[in-house]
Amino acid sequence: MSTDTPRSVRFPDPDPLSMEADALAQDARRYYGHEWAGDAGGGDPLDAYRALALALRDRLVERWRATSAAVASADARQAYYLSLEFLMGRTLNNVLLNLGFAESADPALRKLGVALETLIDAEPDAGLGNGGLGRLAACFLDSCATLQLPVTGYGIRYEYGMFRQRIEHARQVEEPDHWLRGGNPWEIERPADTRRVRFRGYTEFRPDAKGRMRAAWLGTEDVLAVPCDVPVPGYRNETVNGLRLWRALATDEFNLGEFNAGSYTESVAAKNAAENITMVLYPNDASENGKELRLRQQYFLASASLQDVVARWVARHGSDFSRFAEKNRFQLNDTHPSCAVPELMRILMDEHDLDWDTAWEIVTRTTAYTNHTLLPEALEKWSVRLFGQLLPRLLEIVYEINARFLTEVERRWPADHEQLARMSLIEEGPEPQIRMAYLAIVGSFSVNGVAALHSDLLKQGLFADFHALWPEKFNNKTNGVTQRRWLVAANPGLSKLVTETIGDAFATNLDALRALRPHAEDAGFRQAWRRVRRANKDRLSAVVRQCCGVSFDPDALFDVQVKRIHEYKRQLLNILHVVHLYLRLKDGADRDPVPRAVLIGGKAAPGYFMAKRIITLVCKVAEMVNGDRRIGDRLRVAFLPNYRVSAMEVIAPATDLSEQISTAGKEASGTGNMKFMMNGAVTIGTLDGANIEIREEVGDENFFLFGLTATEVEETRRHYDPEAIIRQDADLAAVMALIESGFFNRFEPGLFDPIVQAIRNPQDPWLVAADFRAFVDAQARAAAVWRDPEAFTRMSILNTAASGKFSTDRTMRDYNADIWGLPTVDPRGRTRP
Ligand code: 26Q
Repeated sequence: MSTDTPRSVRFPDPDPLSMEADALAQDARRYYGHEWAGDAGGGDPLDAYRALALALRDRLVERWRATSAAVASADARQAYYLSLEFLMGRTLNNVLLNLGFAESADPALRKLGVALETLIDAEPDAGLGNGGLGRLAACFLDSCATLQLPVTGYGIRYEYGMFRQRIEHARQVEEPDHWLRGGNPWEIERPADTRRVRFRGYTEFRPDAKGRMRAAWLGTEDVLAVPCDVPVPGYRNETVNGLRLWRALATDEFNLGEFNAGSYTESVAAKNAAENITMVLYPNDASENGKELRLRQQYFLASASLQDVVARWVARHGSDFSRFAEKNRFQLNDTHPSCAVPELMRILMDEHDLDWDTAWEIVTRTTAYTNHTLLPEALEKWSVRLFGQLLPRLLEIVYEINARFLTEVERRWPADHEQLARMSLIEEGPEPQIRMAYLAIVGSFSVNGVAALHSDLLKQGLFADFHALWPEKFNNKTNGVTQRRWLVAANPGLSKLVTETIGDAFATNLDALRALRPHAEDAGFRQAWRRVRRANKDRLSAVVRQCCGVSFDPDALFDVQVKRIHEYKRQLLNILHVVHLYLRLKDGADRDPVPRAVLIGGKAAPGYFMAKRIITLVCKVAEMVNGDRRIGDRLRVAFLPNYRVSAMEVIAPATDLSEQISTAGKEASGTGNMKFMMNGAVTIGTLDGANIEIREEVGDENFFLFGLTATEVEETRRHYDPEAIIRQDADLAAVMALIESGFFNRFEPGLFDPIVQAIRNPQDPWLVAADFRAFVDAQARAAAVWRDPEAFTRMSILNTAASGKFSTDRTMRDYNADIWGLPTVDPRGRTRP
């Protein structure tokens, strides 16, 4: 062996790849032929999809490197979006669109005998999230790349994503989602950037060379974090940002130690415990309390990501942290990554010698926190005992943060012990708990809610004490969705019509849709609009037939509610209305009814009893209604199994009526509401979350509003008497009577008792009975407008036209203007502050 081996070996950079569609198709062909899977000859579309993905990835990588180089050479401030969830869905079509192959890819592939659509449908969803919060993170990444903001996502590469939902005997059955089985052609593993995350052990304090006490975290159980990078392309702008997902890997010495102790097999088996950290996404979209593995995931993400950023800083600037705060921003997606606050303190103090005050200054100048919930029971708490066992060094830091914080509270409210107890990061009691939201607020310079009402309610309610102390920290950032995925890609028919009418600017400037307004008065345009929507409804009908065995008449009013199943979202109210319509049809009360197709979809957390029972009720009502020959196709009901990102891409463009009917004051924002609106659905909704802003934008006359306001909800709770409401409302009484008669559960007596009891309970927090009458009336108004196709079409067009505000491009500009302050970086040159 030669002793003068060079320390590094490099090939020169490859020549740029052609951006011609034919060249892309040829590269896909080559990948297909050379990959072992490709010549299996089975014709599995998955193999062809992978080949095309790899050909595209090469083109993404070129731009990714150029973008990183441009950001580095501009020495630009960067933001890091820390999130336990990135609900990316499928990637292929999005990459084709953003790289400019939208029109050309299919014809080029067809010359080789391959239909693009087949490849698109072969891709599994990357279901690395529960719902709104996870999908929001994915939309943010798309917009940041499109706006050329230097933002990197940090998350977890779960081996198993959100469970797959099957319906069996009207019940939800969960199946593991091994989405990586066929490999993930988009990701690039980077073992060179592996980080070490420590758990358990104990701390010792020793004086360092300068005589200062330093903490040492010893006897730890370590896990390696290996990054898998996923490219995130901007829309036709040469920018490619990154999403770095961490995978847990057992350390070698961990095994070696056990091996030397003579238990080889046990040591290899112990690898599992370490690698379990990134095995599965928690499918609970409200905090699942106290699970140690979940806390491990949260710390694993926070620690690996912060170490990554700091290591890159040190590689460039050495131990000089004086400009670290100027150059970095960390956005916490809810409290899930809030270990980042004490972890950054630990890294700066214990690993880089900074003193407390300097480190704290850095943390509180770089960290910002987004809250996504108003439900007090969903605020994350961790038992001090568990936290201290798993992360002993972090607990010490949390205690110190709290001590210093309480001193500040004491200064503001002298000798007020109740105030101190209320605001303390530690909730005292038999089992003391760390209040993660308070930790996040104290450690952040910005705290934001996700819709105007939500941000106001946070200031008045949940975080009122903190708002009184630091009013300047609090702000609102109304959510959005990316129109590239949710309009341009999901609804090509409508996009084409819009482009022919007002041009294609809306792809990067959603406000441009405003120009559609005058066309709502053009009968020819309305007809074209209906034709497009009709084709979309045909497409959804085919899916519903295939997945539910229910036939929807494409001319019916498509009335859709898809979202996680939750009592506060009130799928129950929706189904009560369906039962009401059914009764009217049976009674012949409706001589000329508007034909309706009601679609409900969504997953219930596996341990959420009521949510699962509501799914069963929906399925049973669907069974009886659809099976009743007298009803015909005047009313059809279907529960769509396994609702997910790729399902919404078919659903939103085909929906006429968007159900956004949460109890006012409970839905932080909602984002499905925006996807529907953009695609021309009209909303039936309460004054909750972003519905309020949707109505403001589109006008009251184009929105079916109903129900109690958030203030009225609080008022009503004090004297709520659902029995009286049911007694006084013959329609509601009839609906309850039919359910209580066992009509929907003939062979399973008592099945729906818990649901009936919940509705009749004066303590029902969701006030289902209180809003029934208003909901039914609003539904009747919607039906009345539907009867006049021109009027409904006008509303539909005006909804799309008014949806400009709900682009995540706007949301990201707002974050950047008020929180991040990043320059835009164009890899083709120019950096603008
Ligand atoms: C926490 C701890 C332990 C286990 C699970 C969790 C957990 C996981 C996911 C808690 C909450 C979530 C997800 C919350 C969520 O999706 N919230 C929604 O966020 C959207 C984006 O801001 C809003 O539009 C919705 O209103 C809000 O419900």
